[in-house]
Amino acid sequence: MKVLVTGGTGLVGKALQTVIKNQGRQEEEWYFAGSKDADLTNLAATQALFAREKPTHVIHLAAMVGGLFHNMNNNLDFLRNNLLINDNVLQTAHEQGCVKVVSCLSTCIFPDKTTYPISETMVHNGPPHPSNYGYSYAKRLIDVQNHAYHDKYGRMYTSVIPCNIFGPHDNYKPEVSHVIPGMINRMHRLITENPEVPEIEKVFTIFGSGMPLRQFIYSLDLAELMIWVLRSYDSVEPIILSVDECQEVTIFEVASAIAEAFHFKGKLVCDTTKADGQYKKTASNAKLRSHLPDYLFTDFEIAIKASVQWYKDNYNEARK
Ligand code: NAP
Ligand code: GFB
Repeated sequence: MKVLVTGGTGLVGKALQTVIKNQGRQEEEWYFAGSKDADLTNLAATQALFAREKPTHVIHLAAMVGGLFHNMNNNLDFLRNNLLINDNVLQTAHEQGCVKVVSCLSTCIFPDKTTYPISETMVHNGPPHPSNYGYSYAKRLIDVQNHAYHDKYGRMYTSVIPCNIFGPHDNYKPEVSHVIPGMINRMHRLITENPEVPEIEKVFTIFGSGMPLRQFIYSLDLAELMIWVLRSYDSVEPIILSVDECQEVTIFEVASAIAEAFHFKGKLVCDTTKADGQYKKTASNAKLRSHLPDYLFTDFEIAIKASVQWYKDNYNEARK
């Protein structure tokens, strides 16, 4: 099996690299491509990458990715870039005879008006939240494309639907980041700058009300589950890869866990002038549990502590 991972140099790609290295399976060859290997919005570059690597299998992670605020301001770019990347990768994978492609959707693409918990059958049941419609429609089309390649050519092209992901090698750039790397970057800066100010007097700002609810999966857990999907899940239908519904936390609880990991002694306050985005997107992992009933997710607080420690230890090369 020769596996090409597109988007192999980001948060999820690096987690896959770590897990694959630890598993050390001789019968598999893996290549982790970043945008330096090929700008996948360009068809010729995509074809050259596939011709060079000759993959039999693809994990397709490459995408324009960002948090709430980045999506809100760039829906057109999220739509166009991801449509281009996805069409180039799926068509080229087909032309190169790749037997399986596992692509990535997200629990944020489900209908804004929905019943809970959300399940895989609900992807196309109504418009997504207005904050990220560009990204959402591009991602939803992957599911349509997968069915079209299966209907016409019998291709096993499928997709996973992760909840919010965090971990080492995240994207900490404030203007584009998701909530956890965004908070880690801002809290680290608050603690390390102005050392003359007693930490107990410092105030950390949580954007929004702190009330929205999220499920968070540690990137290393997601990587293990995606590798299982590549090797053992043979259905075109998407599968949600998320922690349990009961593991949902509020944004305020996230900030508290990050403050705990930093031993932050100051105050946490909410800036309600900033958007909350989706209030909740509670997803059911019942389908995953039907396959892997005993899978153990890493404890959230432990994963947050490990992510904060990674950021401190790798501050210089972190994307910030
Ligand atoms: P990330 O850290 O931003 O990494 C994105 C990857 O895509 C990088 O390897 C990047 O390459 C590559 N890439 C971006 N634009 C490209 C282009 N035009 N051509 C070639 N490569 C390009 O993102 P991530 O969080 O790992 O996301 C991986 C997948 O998970 C994405 O499909 C995303 O939609 C999905 N997802 C993420 C989350 C989350 O919370 N992070 C949640 C649900 C689903 P460079 O490193 O060279 O820029
Ligand atoms: O991870 P996030 O940016 O995206 O989380 P979503 C946004 C929530 O965290 C909002 C609050 O309620 C924000 O008000 N928040 C608090 C912060 N402090 C911060 C901060 O420093 N940075 C950020 N970014 N938020 C995204 C989708 O939704 O989910 C994307 O827009 C993607 O398309 C991603 O799929 C997984 O979870 O709201």
